[in-house]
Amino acid sequence: MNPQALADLSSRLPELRLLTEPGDLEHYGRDWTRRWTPAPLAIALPASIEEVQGIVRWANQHHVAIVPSGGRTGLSGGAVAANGELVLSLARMNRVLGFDVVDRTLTVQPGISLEAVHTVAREHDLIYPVDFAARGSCSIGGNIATNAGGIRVIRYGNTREWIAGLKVVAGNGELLDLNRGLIKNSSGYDLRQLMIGSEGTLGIVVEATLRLTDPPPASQVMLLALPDMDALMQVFALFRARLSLQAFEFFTDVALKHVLAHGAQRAIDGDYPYYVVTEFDATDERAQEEALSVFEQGVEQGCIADGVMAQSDAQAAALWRLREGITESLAAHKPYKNDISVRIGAVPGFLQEIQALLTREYPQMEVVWFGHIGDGNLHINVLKPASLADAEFIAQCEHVTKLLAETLQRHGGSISAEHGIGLVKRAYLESTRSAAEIALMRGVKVVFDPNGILNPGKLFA
Ligand code: 2HG
Ligand code: ZN
Repeated sequence: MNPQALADLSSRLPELRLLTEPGDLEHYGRDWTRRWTPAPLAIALPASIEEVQGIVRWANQHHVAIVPSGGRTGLSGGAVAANGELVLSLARMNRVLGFDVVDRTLTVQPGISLEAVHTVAREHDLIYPVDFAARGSCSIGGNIATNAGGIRVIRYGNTREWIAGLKVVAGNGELLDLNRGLIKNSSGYDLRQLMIGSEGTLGIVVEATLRLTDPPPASQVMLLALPDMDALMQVFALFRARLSLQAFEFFTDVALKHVLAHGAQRAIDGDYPYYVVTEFDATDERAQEEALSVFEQGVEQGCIADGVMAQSDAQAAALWRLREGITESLAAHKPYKNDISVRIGAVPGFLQEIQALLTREYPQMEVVWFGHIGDGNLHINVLKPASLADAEFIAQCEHVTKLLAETLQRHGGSISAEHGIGLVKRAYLESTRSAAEIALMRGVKVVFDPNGILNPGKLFA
């Protein structure tokens, strides 16, 4: 890179905020993966679409790579800058631009947090239904870049269901206005959907129009204790058939141990291997009775060992904390993470197979299972033993992930359910996508980003 490049950027965009202090490079150069040493060239914090376009045009001329950056809560290294890239942080572009009561849409800048979107939607008596534990720190731009899922997918689907329009700066600096809030638009390729989940490799989201919807009916939260793994999908089938589910999440006794050690409150006495937190519509007494009757049926069938129903909002929040607090409670153990999915119908057979695989391959390590089992999405966190060096630990986990990827391939699953491929999983992309698909994806990348300046090395090597 031309050493004058940064000076040229400042002279082209005199108002642009640029950071180059070591502390800033470190802060903005990494995400929650913590595996790579941050080494960006500088951090740019544009305040307008024009500034984003100016940065992208400059990067093309100077052959500088750009890492688009939101809340950096990602778990796949998608926002890591470890190779002299310019981090383009959208943190200053975090405003609400408009609400349309007829369209029921909210137009926002990409740096706004998910939680702030929830709050604004509620002010209009509506909701933005995508939700997950990182809501306070993640940004909508990052949610769109990874097609984020979370804890309400079973009812509402992933982020891509809720994006009515996107403004995107493509790799050549051109501004694209995609779909413009239309419900019906049968006019060829849907480039908006192509952008969603593209992990910053095709364009930089500079504005998003989000669909909002009615708040869900009153609900109940239950925590269930299960006697064995087979019971998980039996209970799911039972609850799904008779209740209207808003969420169905699971975790193991190992996850519970960590989350309790991290300050959560125990809700069921006794030790059970599996737990489910489920939330379902319960608008009146009849619905509550139905829920209790389903619970009793599960107990009679032997697939539920114990359970509690939240009696207040505070108790519901406490039950949710047992599930939502898991990631944070494991962070100090430097976990190696898998985020995998199979069709819901394929879950039981797949679970049996990978349980055998992980028990065999990780005899010395603590393996934590949890996730969105009602969507066929499992999170596996392998905890690093203190005695093992980081590199050795990752090498061992990579070996097992290769075996896991083969198993996933046989079951028609995905190596990344909701966290993206980033740097972490790019070696396993072939287990989920065919060679023909990957060739097309590379072709698409070249069309949107001819000089390869947008998040190079992410998704593909
Ligand atoms: C969750 O479901 C997140 O809590 C994080 O997707 C998963 O930490 C993980 O592995
Ligand atoms: Zn998740």
